[in-house]
Amino acid sequence: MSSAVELADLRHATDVQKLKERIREIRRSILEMTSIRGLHLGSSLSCLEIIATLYFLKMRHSPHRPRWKDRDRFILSKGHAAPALYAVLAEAGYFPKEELRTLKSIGSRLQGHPDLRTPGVDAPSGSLGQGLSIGIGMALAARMRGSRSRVYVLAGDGECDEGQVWEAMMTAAHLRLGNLVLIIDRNGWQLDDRTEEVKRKVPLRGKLESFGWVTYSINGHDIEKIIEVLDSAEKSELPVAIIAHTKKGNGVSFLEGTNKGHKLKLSEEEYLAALKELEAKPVCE
Ligand SMILES: Cc1ncc(C[n+]2csc(CCOP(=O)(O)OP(=O)(O)O)c2C)c(N)n1
Repeated sequence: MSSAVELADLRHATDVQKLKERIREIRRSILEMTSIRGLHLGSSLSCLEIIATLYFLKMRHSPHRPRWKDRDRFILSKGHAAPALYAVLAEAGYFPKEELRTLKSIGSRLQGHPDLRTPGVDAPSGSLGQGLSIGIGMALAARMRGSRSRVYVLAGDGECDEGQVWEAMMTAAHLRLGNLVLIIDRNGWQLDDRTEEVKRKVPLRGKLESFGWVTYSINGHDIEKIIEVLDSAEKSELPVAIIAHTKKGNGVSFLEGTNKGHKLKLSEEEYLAALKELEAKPVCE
């Protein structure tokens, strides 16, 4: 191995370790926010590593210039996971972390679903099924003006019940939008039940591939793996879909892999138990 490669590997390892430490801080913020005002804790924790990896290791963006024209865009199509996005944006410096405590209060810039008034939010969302269509518009606009800007859309697996998602999938493949990445948070749950019980998605990967998407299936909590597929996506001339297998409530043992935390205000006791667990876990996990 050449020393240049060794150096690159070392830098990468440091970056990943730093990110893991940041994710611990962000998880703490999410727990605190949702203990003040109940809001989709489980849904936020399942996609935290994905959003954090995008903002800290992948996307070209600037908290000092949130509307920089050539920035990469992120659309949280499963807008109810707003606490995860807000906590990442605050950690990145888009607004003060203290503001997180105002979540869902009257007059706050941090409402229950993402809104363009919030610094760093690229698209309003909350009505499920619309994010990919918005992302297609942004990716197409970037291509037309010769910009390097890339677009990342995060959708829920239950969200894929919406017909608009499949129409958009066809459109993106037809337009060969190589600057567009769709990440599906495949936590297996939605509001009412298990995703496969409500409306079967399997074989999700086969469906996407047959539509013309380059498709990957990964563990959505494995940061190295997330980086690896996002790196590959940058070389694609076709839209890329990442099916990220995750656990709802990841990191909080009494919620993990269940739907208990879909929309939850933690009690004082639960909040303290979750915090204790967080402190006890080594960052390298
Ligand atoms: C069009 C629309 N219908 C219904 C809802 C209500 N709703 C909020 S969250 C949710 C479940 C979404 O499940 P999924 O996309 O799998 O997300 P996750 O399990 O990660 O929370 C639903 C149906 C909504 N926000 N938008």
